Amino acid sequence: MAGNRTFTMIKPDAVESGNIGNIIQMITDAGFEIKAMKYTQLTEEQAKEFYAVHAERPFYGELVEYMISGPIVAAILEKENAVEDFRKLIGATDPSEAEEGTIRKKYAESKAKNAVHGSDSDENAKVEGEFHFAAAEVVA
Ligand code: IDP
Ligand code: MG
Repeated sequence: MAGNRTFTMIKPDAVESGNIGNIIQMITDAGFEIKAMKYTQLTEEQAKEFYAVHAERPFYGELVEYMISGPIVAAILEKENAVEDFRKLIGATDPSEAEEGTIRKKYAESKAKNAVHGSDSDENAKVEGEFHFAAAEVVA
């Protein structure tokens, strides 16, 4: 059975461009319920750890610099089939390849500065949610 929670971040470019509200509206309109949310800024150490899976990729340094360049919004979301449905809602990594009506098509600047993060598996959704939120900060 598919898990019912995913983890997201509204990334620094989308915060900077004033789209926090628009993106949260798209998320709740798509039927996701917010279980935890915070406005914060990642430290370099946190960004490196969060994206450790990409440490060997050529864009890792650029990605870490970008993710610590300004505040983000982190959230845990709930919906049936959350991980897959949220990846559909955000669209392809590169906004030029994202479908119409997706968050990245609407609000992402580029493949690097692509407005939102979405977990890619139930396992990572759990790990990433726990990375950002203590159990007591998450609504049951
Ligand atoms: P995803 O966010 O769609 O799952 P991943 O391949 O997991 O995409 O990459 C993680 C993040 O790294 C992307 O969201 C984007 O911010 C950044 N990124 C991915 N590919 C590139 C690239 O080719 N150049 C620069 N940044 C990239
Ligand atoms: Mg990914």
